[in-house]
Amino acid sequence: PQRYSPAEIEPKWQARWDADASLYAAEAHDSGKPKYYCLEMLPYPSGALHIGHVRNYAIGDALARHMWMRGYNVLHPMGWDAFGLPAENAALKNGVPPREWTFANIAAMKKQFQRLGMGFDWSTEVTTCLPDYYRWNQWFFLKMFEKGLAYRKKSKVNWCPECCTVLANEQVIGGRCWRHEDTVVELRDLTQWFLRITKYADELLDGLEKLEGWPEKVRTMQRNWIGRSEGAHVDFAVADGDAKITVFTTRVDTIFGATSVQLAPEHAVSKTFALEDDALRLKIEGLLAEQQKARETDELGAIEKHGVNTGRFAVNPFNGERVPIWVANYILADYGTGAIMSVPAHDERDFEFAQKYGLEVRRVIAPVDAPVDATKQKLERNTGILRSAQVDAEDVVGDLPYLAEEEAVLIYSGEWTGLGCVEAQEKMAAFAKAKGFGTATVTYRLKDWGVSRQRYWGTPIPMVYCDRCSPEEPLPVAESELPILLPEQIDITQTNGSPLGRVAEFVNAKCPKCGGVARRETDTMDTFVDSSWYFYRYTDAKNSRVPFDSDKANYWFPIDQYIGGVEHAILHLIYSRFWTKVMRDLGLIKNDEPAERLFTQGMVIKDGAKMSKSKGNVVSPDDMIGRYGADATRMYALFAAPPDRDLEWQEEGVAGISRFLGKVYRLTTKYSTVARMAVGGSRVESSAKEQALLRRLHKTIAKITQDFDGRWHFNTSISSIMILVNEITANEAAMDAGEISPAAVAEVFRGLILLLAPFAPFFAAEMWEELGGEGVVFRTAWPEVNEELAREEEIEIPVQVNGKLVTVVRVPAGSDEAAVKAAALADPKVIARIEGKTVVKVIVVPGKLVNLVVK
Ligand code: ANZ
Ligand code: ZN
Ligand code: ZN
Repeated sequence: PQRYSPAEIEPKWQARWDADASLYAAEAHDSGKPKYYCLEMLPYPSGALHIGHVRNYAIGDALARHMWMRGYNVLHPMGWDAFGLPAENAALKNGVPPREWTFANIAAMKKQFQRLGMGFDWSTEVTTCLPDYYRWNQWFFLKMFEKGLAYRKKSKVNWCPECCTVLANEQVIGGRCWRHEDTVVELRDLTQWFLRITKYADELLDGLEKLEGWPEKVRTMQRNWIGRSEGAHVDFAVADGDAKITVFTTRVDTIFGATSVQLAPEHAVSKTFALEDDALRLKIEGLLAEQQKARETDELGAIEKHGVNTGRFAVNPFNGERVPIWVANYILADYGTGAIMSVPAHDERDFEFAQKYGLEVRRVIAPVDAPVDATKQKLERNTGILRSAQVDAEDVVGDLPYLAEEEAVLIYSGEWTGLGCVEAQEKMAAFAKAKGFGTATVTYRLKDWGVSRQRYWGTPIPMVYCDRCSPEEPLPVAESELPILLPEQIDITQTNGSPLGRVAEFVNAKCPKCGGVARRETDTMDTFVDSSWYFYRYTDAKNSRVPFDSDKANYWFPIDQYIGGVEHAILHLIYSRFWTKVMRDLGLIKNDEPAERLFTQGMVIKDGAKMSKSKGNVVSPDDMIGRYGADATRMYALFAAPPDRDLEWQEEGVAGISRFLGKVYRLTTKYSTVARMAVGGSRVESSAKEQALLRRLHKTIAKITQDFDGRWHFNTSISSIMILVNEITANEAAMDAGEISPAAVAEVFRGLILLLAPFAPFFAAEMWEELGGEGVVFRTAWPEVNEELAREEEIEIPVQVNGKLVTVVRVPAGSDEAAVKAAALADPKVIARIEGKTVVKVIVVPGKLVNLVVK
């Protein structure tokens, strides 16, 4: 065509590419080449790609193409996270079975991927709802069951009334469902399957230190989610009875300051007391209701603290003292032991509570370097025991509790007095252990992963129940029975209970032990199981003997670059790290972590807001492609903002990119004949203009190469290409007049098109052909930087002191005033000349001169 026409170019090339199955295929693991595993998170087949996907995949695709050009064996696969609730909801709404809906969506989205020119290796496509994939979920589940990593227990679980299923803790965000921002999650007591992720808590935490290629914010989120706390368990005996209360404390060194024990409303001892006293029971129930309400709305941190004195006492094992037992609404049953010792002098929350109910406040730590006598006097004046009513908050809490543990010592703590806090924590825990009333311990916020879902469209859990031979214990099905197929004929219109429970042929199973009639488990697995290991399957997607061949996985893993949304920072990215460790311990792989580097791209927004149907600000990729082409759409997604920032989508910007490509098209077609003839020719004599143009080319190559090497400033990569093109335009007359040699013209245009190849693949392919380039453009070697040419040009600037020339400094051409001034002041001759004097003024004439006025 005469003019740039993406509507003609793009389908033409896509058809050619589609015909060549090996084009994007990775080479075998024993190819001997260095490997590069470039991976974007797989999409949920919702029906259509949104513009956020385009951004995500444009980043990954540019990287994959660049690595091909650098000579790597690249694995750049794609698949479908195809199980999940939307398929069921769509089925309920439109009467289309989930399977059909899902596969129709996959077909539509695959077309979009192709229309966008994404270079995926479809030969390793993974679709998680297919039995040849989910059978391995079941296989892993059996392995985990065997190792005690999968187990069933009754506990309080999160229930989304909208999803009609249980959710994992990680799927509850701010007390609401991760899928339903407006739906408050309820707590229900249910028996469910759990995966023992807590067994790996320490390794998941420690491993974060080594993940230097992951964004710090993701590592911090995971650290907080795991929430490791070192401390101690200490048993307080209940006076006048034989019950005991084990408290969890991170500050056992403050135990002489404990003036009450506080229980969660659901603590076993609270329940016993409640049984004995109706009035108390009602109050405890009230506290529990408050707590659950706060928990459901995620306002637990800000809960108005309430409590009730049970009238009973607990005995502090360190000094034999009796302290009152309270039940309080801010103590959680499922953290630590559900019981605490309350130390109002050194804990803010305890202080608040003590103030409210007039409990004792006792100081038991003081600054190391404070005059101990002064502290003592003050305490003695108060007989060491302060009624909270007598002191104001500042006096007690103002300084002491925030003392760094390293800088404080114990006071009024019996034989422990005088010890540093850190030392005391160790010694007191050891003492408790020796005496049999406690131990040092570690508590985590991380809980085991609840994976049972009361829904249809997921992986059946491969377990059965036999009342005859194993009434207590569920039984695993034999490996040879896998896959346990998800039935296709099913009525999912009723939403109470697991739909699989209504399919008799599914439920009725043969007992693997006694051969009698047994019942199949009817819950399905959380879909996050599917995405926990899918990227291993890509390395050997058709294996029907094992989940994947270990040699293949060991060649490709860890993933060199993983790219996806930050919304998965905790969910998918912690589950898949866990799964990797389990697979390693099963001997399947050698790596400890799935991905070496992680990149989380920013969101795409429109009119300053997240896109949503309700706001009516959704940008459709198809529209953009229709109007401006896939290349311009992709390139704009990379150009409009640094990849980690939010991007405000402006159609005018896409149009601008399209015009830019049009300009490159015009120039390339104009000079292609010259370039074709001159390839490989030598430059005889180089004009200044030619030097400058080549210098610009090599600076651009150097910059973009660096960007791909990890800086990822793709927005400025593209603007540097624009600067190069401007310079080419400015040299049109010179090229026409032969002032720039044909060999240089060829070098510049070939370089330009190779630089564009990762960002605008269709366009680059077309232009490469136009230039007479051989082979496939993104399998052509990435242009080499000529360091000599790429080097910043330097200029010399004379430096005067009080008008007299002292020296000449060299600075990069185009340096600003501040840089020139800094260079002048750092020059040894200048330093010697102005020593002992005051610089009163610095005059900089940019590009010309620096004059220092000194006195
Ligand atoms: C006495 C004490 C004195 C405490 C002191 C702190 C400071 P992290 O770091 O978050 O693990 N705690 C323990 N279990 C609790 C529960 N189920 N609900 C509410 N609070 C609980 O916090 C551990 C500290 O939080 C524990 O140490 C306990 O209070 C409280 F100067 O014990 B501490
Ligand atoms: Zn929900
Ligand atoms: Zn049986």
